[in-house]
Parts: sequence; structure tokens; C-alpha cells
Amino acid sequence: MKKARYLIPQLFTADPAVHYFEGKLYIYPSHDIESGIPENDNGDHFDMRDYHVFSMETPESEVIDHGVALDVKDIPWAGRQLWDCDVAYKNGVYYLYFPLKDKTDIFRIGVALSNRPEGPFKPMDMPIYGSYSIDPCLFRDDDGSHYMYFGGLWGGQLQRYRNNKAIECGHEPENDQPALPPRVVRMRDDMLQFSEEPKDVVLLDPDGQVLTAGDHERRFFEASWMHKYNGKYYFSYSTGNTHKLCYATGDNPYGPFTYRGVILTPVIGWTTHHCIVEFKGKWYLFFHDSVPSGGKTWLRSLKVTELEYREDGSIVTIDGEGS
Ligand code: FUB
Repeated sequence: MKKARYLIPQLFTADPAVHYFEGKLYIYPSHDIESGIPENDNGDHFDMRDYHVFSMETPESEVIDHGVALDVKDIPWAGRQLWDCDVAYKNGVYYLYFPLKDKTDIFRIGVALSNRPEGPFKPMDMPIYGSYSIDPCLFRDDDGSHYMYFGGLWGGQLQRYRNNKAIECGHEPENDQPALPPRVVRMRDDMLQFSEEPKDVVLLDPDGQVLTAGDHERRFFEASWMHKYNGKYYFSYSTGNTHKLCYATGDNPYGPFTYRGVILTPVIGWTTHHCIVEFKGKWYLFFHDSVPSGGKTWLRSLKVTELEYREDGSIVTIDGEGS
């Protein structure tokens, strides 16, 4: 695969999470819609109301739409905005984790269960206790433990929290202060709650200094993803307002992680958001851009392209606009 391939021309989809379940690749994206809400920094125009699940035999083959897997109207605690989700599997059950604003307009992370990878998923009555912000990414380590990475700035509300507590007035730190970190938490054995208080994911520059809030080219904004390659933990993320996908590596799931470089340069559209998946010995980057909608930042389309590593484990940068 040389040129990136658009996967789902019939629906606007974004924020991919892709997993190999039951011999197929399952795609769990956000489902973008035209809500008519004007674009703003709070992300109100991303007013998504359901998730579809898709599958394909290989990254090159036909994509099957399995239809609506979870609808906001079936979530008892729902306010609005179903954003980026992810799915984990354990002991015969598929767990779909989703961020959603509650009835007081605060983002929480919920979980819904199914015995099939394509759903339908049945939501729990309440969000995960102690959850906040957006973009849950579930990572299963080799010992079977599951970790959730999460967080997102601006509309994702991460700036409203310090030490897992809501603060009076949400703001980002001064430019020379440490950037707001994403969070990581080990899931309880039943996968329904956190097993501990979420911890900061510390991102360091190559000199061992914590990335600062003013370092918009490298600091975390949203879209956490974790994968393992040759025994190293690769934490990747979006820089948001500088529109890049970057990565940092470490030696365990909690970090710290040291910044290594850019995976994808800016695409057409404000956001991009990704996942990185191995399939039959090759690695793939799934992401989105807004080319098919003519640049409408809230109507995005999923793509996939191959990802390459160098001998030293660094990732070859992909050209976002040219991909
Ligand atoms: O899709 C809504 C939000 O846009 C996601 O949660 C962010 O990561 C960004 O892609």
C-alpha cells in the first residue's frame, strides 16, 4: 500500500481505534454528522450521536458496516457528544469505552458491554467512577493487565483538572511550566472501573526535561494511543493546535516517555487522530482528514497507510497532506 486509502466513503468517520478480533480487523471510529452547530474552540460542532462498527479481512479488503453499535439515546447518564471510543476484549466480553458529556455538560468516560466485537453494546448505568475528559485508549500489556490512557485539552476539558480533582477555573499552565499531561490508569479486573487513581503520563524531551506548556509543536493535546514494538512502549498523540501526530517511547506502561518525533505532518482539517496496529508482520497507521468533505473540520474521513520503522526503532514520518 503506497497511497493512503480512504476506508468508509459512505459515512463521515474519525478517531479510529482498530483491533484484531476473531480473525478480522475491527474499526471503532467516531461517527461525524452535520449538526449545524457553529465551529468553536469548545468543539460543540462535534455533536456525534452514535457509533457504527466496521470490519475488514485485511487493510486492503472491503470494509463491512455492522450498523449502529451504541446510540446516545440508550445511555442513561447521557448529555451530548459521543467522541473518540476504544474497545478491549477480556474473557469473552468486549468492552466499549466512550467519552460523553453528562447532563451537566462534563465529559465522563463510560463503558458498554457486548459478547460480539461488532456489538450491539449495552451501556452501564453510570460513567466510570473518577473518570473525566476524553479519548480513552485501552492497552493490554503482555501480562494481561489493561491500562486506559485518556485526556484532551480545550473542548476535551483536561485543563479543568489537577491531581484528578476539578479546579475552580480551568486553564493551561504558563508557557514555561510543565505541559498538562495525559493520564494513565490500570483497569480493575472486571474492566468496569479504575483500579487506582489515574497517574500523569510524563513526557520528556530528549534531554530529560518535561515538555512545557508553551512547546505547542511537541506537547500533548489529545488522541492518546499506546502500542508496543520490539519490547518498547510507544505513546503517540496529537499536538492539537499544531496538528501533528507525535510519539514518545518508554520502558513500561506508566512512562516516563521520551519524545522521539513526528509520525504524521498536518492533514487537511483541524484535527487528526490515529491508531497504530500490526497486521501480519506489517504496521499500519489509521487516521482521518477532511479532504472528502471539502475541508469541513467536523466531517472527517478515515484513512489507512503503512507505517515504517528504522533499525533504531524510530518511525519514518508520513506526509499528512500528501499521503
Ligand atoms: O471527535 C471528537 C474529538 O476530535 C476527539 O475526541 C478528538 O481526539 C478529536 O479528534
